[in-house]
Amino acid sequence: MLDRVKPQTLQNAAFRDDVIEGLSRPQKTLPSRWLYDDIGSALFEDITQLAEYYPTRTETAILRRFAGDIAAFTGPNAVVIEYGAGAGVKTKLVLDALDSPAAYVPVDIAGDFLAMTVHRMNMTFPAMRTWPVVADFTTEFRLPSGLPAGRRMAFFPGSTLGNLDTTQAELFLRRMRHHVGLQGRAVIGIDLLKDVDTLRAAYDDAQGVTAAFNRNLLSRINRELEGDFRVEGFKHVARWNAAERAIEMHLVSLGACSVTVDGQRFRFAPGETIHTESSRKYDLAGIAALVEMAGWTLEHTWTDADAAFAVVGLGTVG
Ligand code: AVI
Repeated sequence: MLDRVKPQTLQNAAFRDDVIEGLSRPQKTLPSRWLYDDIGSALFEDITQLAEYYPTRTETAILRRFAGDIAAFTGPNAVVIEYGAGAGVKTKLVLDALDSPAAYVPVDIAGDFLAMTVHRMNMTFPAMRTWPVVADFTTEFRLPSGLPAGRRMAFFPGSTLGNLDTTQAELFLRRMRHHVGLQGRAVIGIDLLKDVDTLRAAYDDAQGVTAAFNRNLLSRINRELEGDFRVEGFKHVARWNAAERAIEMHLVSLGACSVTVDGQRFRFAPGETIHTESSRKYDLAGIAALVEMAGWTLEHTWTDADAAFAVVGLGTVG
């Protein structure tokens, strides 16, 4: 019976299905969400500290500088819904600035991480109630009934919107719009278009942390799906796809090889790649058009002096 299957087993089955399906395509592909097991999440944390990876420090500086404006835009007694449990600096910056936030609703697939977030939030903001929601925020889910009545603000920092394709991004923004209801607001981090050299360096750093992050996906397949990837036989590359306005991570097979995953065999030609992530970069016109398709209006843009990154404030239409 489904309800007696452990979540871990369900997760494992979903991982297996995605890997088998993705490696069967003409352009082999693995969905980027599988990059984040415990090792991948720790490597991603390391990436955010790298000199070449500008998004995290730039967004944090924008939030710090404009926290008062974001608080004024959000209004008092807000219910803040964060997509991805942010126990970190960015969430605290915003909650600190808000006028008496009524509740904080972190949404994350990792229940144990959420439990830690709740504990930390209760210690830091004793007057604010935290209502955790265990869900994959890229799929449909419901918010708890009984949330306080204040205006809802959807908070989505980190430029993760760029990891979704246009259809997924529009669906996600519509879901967010539905969650906040009438008079709702959203505050979202967006990485902006810039010169390709800066982007390539950010996604292929000199120390090889991003390469380790990418290649860990193959090690994860070996660990969890009885795969036999020879991980050293694959090289990390970051490519700019001008048509998609996206920096793409790929793993390139250095020679001809065949790999077995869960009993199924996949062949690689020399130079053949697995596409593991796209990170789309926007300009403000593109963002305005995208959010409008999903029922939002772009009301504020807060950015850094170099216009490398933007935090946008969205209002609801009608
Ligand atoms: C999580 N996400 C916003 C990161 C990005 O910049 O697209 C993931 C990442 N991949 C490689 N470096 C960082």
